[in-house]
Amino acid sequence: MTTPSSQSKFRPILVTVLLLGGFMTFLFMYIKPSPQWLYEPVKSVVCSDQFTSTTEQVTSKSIQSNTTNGQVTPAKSDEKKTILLVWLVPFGQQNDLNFCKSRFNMDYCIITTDKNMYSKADGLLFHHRDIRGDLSNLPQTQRPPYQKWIWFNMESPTHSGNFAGLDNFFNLTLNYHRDADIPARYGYLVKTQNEKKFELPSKSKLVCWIVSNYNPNHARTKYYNELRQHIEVSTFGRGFGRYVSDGDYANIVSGCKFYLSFENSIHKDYITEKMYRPLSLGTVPVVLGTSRQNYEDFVPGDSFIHTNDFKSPKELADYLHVLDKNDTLYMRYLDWKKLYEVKGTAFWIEHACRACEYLRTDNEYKAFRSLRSWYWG
Ligand SMILES: *[C@@H]1O[C@H](CO)[C@@H](O)[C@H](O)[C@H]1NC(C)=O
Ligand SMILES: *[C@@H]1O[C@H](CO)[C@@H](O)[C@H](O)[C@H]1NC(C)=O
Ligand SMILES: CC(=O)N[C@H]1CO[C@H](CO)[C@@H](O)[C@@H]1O
Repeated sequence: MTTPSSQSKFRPILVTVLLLGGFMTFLFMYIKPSPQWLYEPVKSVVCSDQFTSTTEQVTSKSIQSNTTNGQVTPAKSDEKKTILLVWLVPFGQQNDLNFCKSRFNMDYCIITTDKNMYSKADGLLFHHRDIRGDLSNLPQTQRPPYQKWIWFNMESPTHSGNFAGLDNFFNLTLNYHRDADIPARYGYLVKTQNEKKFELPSKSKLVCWIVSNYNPNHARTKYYNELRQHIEVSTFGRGFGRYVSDGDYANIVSGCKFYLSFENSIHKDYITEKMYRPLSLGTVPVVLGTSRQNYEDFVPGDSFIHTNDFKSPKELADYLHVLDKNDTLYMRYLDWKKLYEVKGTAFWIEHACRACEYLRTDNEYKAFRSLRSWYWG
């Protein structure tokens, strides 16, 4: 029986436990935020990214709302801020504008979508698709002399409209290309502090593929159609009438030994979350895209299987069967997980943080005269 006096005896303990719990949650979110991903950026913006922004909002609110633990560095009010105005919100997708501060502690960056900040902004960000081929969607007033206009695009040239007027207009490029002024990745690998143990998630499927944009003319579709004659491929996504929510994605993909990380088009440096997410989930990606060498510019050569390494889809299928039967061989593709961790990037806000950082540290005058030949060749 609980008497009033024993209740009051326990109350301090209860309060301590609650406080500790809150603190641990806070610490966890602060130190190890879950990677955010954008997948199938054009087609499933609404679903996948609502998830992203909700999580981010929760994270940053919890951090901001409680500074009593002294974990958050207070903004130095005398420090000059760098202002980046996102002129057209990418895909209309709202985001947590405090992200740069909460995630990277960049309290000197102000990311805004408020067009009234035009004359104060150090840089303007323009998302290519949202220009909609019409430069009248861009500011029409004289640009402040110091202001840099940034062209932002994460889609490949095949899926980006090339239109007149893009040349002699922007100052900087923010893009997945390594030679962009501000390179923006879909994901990246970072070395872990200490070697860690990797536990293989339980696997119930052999090869999986999730596709929302199924196009019979894509190189990837042709490859898949031949591959499935020789090996069972479990298919998901709107392309197959099986919608996959962001929450289901991890469950499905981690349960597959292999995942078809087939890009929608083949371009240098164009390696998307289609590879990084399976990598992060402990699934071996089978890639179709740029060359093996180019993949190896970003991730270890033994972390993926490249379709180009096989004479035919049948040969690839035979090899996957071999790996399926031999755990030693299969696990070699996951050895790197002891040493590296995969980070996803939050679309579009994380790229905006990078852009802001760039504006802050690089004060050079720059004009980009030939965007069209650089991007579309
Ligand atoms: C699996 O592959 C390894 C390395 O090639 C080999 O030494 C081993 O005998 C194979 N195991 C089986 C069961 O085939
Ligand atoms: C930005 O590029 C435009 C167009 O080329 C140019 O007129 C302008 O002077 C450049 N501004 C800066 C700050 O580099
Ligand atoms: C800004 C804010 O909501 N801060 C809260 C942090 O937590 C303390 C209690 O631990 C509250 O009193 C504050 O209001």
